[in-house]
Amino acid sequence: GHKGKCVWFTGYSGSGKSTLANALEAELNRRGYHTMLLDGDNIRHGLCKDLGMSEADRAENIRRVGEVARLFAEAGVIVITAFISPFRSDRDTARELFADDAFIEAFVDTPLDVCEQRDPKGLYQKAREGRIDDFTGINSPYEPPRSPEVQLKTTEYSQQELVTQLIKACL
Ligand code: GGZ
Repeated sequence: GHKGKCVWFTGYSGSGKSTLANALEAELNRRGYHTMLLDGDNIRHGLCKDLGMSEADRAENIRRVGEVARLFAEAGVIVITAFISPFRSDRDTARELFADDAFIEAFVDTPLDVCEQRDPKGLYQKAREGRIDDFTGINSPYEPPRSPEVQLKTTEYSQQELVTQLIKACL
C-alpha cells in the first residue's frame, strides 16, 4: 500500500508506548508496509534537543513531530509516533494536519500506579523525591484522549492481542 498515515501513541512514561510502537512497526514491515518510527530517541536528541519539559516546550516538541509526521505520510509512509503528548490541545493540533482517516490516536491506557510500579528508568522515584520538575503524572498533568481510535488496555491484553487491535485500527 502507498497511503501514508500517522499512528499517534500517547500515554504515561513507562506505559508501554515504545514497546507497542516497535511491535506495530515490526508487524507492518512483515506485511510489506514502509514505516517510520518517531520517538524521544531520534527526536529529542536531534530536531528537538533545544526543548525541555515545560508545557510550552512540550507543545513545540509535539508540533514539530506532527509536521515531520505529515511530511513522511505525504510520501506514503506509515508514521508511528511515541511521545507522552500529555496535552489534548497539542494532540488535536497534530490531528488537524491529517485527513480524517489518516490519523489514528492510540491511547496506551496503563494506569499511573502501574507505570510507577514498573518505573523502568527510576524516573518516578526521582520525581517523587522532587528531583525532576514537571514530571507527567506526578507534578504535571496528563489529559487522556476522549475518543481515541484505539484504546490499549495493557493490563488486560497480551502484546500480541494489542498489536492485533492496532492493525485493525490502522489498516
Ligand atoms: C515526563 C520525562 C520527564 C518529565 C524526562 N516528564 O519514559 P521515558 O522517560 O523514556 O520517556 C519520557 C520522555 C518524555 O519525553 P516526550 O518527548 O515523550 O514528552 S512530551 O510528549 O510530553 O513532549 C521520560 C523522559 O522523557 N522524561 N523528563 N519531566 N517524562
